[in-house]
Amino acid sequence: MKNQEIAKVFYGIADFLEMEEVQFKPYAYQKVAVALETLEEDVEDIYKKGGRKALEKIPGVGKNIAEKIEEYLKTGKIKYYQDLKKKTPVQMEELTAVEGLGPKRVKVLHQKLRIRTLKDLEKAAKTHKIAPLFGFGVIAEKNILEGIEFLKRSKGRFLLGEIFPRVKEVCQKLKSLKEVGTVDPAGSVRRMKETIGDVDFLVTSKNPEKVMDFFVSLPGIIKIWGKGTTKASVRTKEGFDMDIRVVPKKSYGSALQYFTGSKEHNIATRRIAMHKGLKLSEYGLFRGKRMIAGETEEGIYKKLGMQWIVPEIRENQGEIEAALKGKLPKVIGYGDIKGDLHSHTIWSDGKQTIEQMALAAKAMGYEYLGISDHSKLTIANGLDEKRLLKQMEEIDKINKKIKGIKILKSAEINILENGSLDIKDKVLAQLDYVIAAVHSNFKMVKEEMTERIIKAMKNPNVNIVGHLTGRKIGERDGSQLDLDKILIAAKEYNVILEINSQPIRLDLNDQNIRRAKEAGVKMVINTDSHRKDQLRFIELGIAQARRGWAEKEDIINTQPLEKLLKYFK
Ligand code: DGT
Ligand code: CA
Ligand code: CA
Repeated sequence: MKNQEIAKVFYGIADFLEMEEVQFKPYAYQKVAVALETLEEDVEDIYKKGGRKALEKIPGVGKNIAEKIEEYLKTGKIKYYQDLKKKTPVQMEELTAVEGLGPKRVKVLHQKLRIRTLKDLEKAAKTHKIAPLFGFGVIAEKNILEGIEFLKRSKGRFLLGEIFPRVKEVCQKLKSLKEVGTVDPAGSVRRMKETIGDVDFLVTSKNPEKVMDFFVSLPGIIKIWGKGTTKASVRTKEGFDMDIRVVPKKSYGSALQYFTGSKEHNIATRRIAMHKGLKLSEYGLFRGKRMIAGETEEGIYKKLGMQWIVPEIRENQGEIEAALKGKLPKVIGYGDIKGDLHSHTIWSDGKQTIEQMALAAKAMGYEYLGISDHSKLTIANGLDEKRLLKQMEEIDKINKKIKGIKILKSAEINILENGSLDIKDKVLAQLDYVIAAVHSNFKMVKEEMTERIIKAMKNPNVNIVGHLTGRKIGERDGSQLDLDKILIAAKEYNVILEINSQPIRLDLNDQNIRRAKEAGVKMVINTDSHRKDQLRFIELGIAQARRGWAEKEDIINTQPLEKLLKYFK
């Protein structure tokens, strides 16, 4: 399907026309690009069936643009676009990706300094050729350099877990402002994606300018990319960017829906609106000129004939179809977890005692906490059989001493290269449950790694496999595995797969969670806490479970203690 390709060309044309300061036309091309992105039918099919006349039925497409679509379908390019690019030979997409650089500034940079590529731009900024240009200055030049740095740095993505505490803090602060009505983080943060590009806040306010002033002067803001009357964009000292928009109350739901994304989800929902003869935008849901929904997201989805969809699954991965049929999953709630089954103490590489960890878990309202220190792993001060037995006695003592929470005896046992475990079965059998995990030789061929893990799963003492793939986001890829085989084995040997909530792990990831759920494999959401404050990471694991469409029943630690223990029989 060529729809997206052609849309991209039209966005490109719009940029070049904007650069030439042509009136109205850029907007016309953008509009058609949006229409093409949303179009359900293959534009090529439309053309084959009805020729140019049929193309003209696409919203915004007139004779002129229809000809261009035809040209693209026939030749794979559009001469008009080629000519525009020849006239001003700049890498438009590359350059406008730099924060604060639009087509008009690109034009000046090209005319005055012959800048065509990102490389040219960086060189010019570093040699201070940009600052003297009219309309730029020292600050703009510095911004450009920082913008380039940001693009280079890990493509500018951050771990959700790094960003999330800051997002909550900013939300709190904004809420405390009397000028602010509603506040929500939108974008990938609201969808709880494992990594975040930038943070997008939406607010309602009767005094937007006050909110802008407040936002750009929050502590820890090191740079203001832009500040208008209802929009602002800043950089935090941690290195990520935050955008804020004030929107009218009557459009809040549609703005939230739009800016939550994902883009793919939005394209699909707009398509549904069009099908119903409606138009959906960030301003509202319209029939002709009349707004029929927009204040709440629920109202919009309802008018589209859909159930409201939790943000975490808005990725156009089947949620639209399910919502139309009223068949969305009832995903696990953030308050559904009754205990954590993976935590470390000073017995291995944790920072707190068993008792301190238990009290912290109790304070979170948990019914149980599993202590699962490392086995013989040398770097982590791991336990051998003797110390593990001693720890079990200690847990018995503490269970007698503290009330209101049950401490469970476990351990995180290494799966050795040949699939055997590094603690004797006779000792493992005395634990309430056993977590087995790989901590060495991550790079094995797929078949061998799969066999290695399945061999461990076959051990009747093993109940849970911890952080299955071993990936560390932004650091190392997960091991090569045949997940289908692992899922079959998990069912056969009654093994539960862990969703590890450490910000850098989130392993299983959302996609694998969904596959496990579909295979009917049970999971457990654990934090793998090495300090008591890490128990809070549970939220990140729950979020990934939700992104993987998991329901309460799929996750064993949503169950009260008695029921939980039945899984370990
Ligand atoms: P990020 O920041 O890379 O982690 O991901 P998002 O999803 O937060 O993306 P962002 O910040 O670029 O934009 C926020 C939302 O705005 C996005 O999820 C959907 C919406 N949006 C942005 N650009 C477009 C677009 O070109 N088309 C459509 N349909 N929606 C867009
Ligand atoms: Ca974002
Ligand atoms: Ca953004």
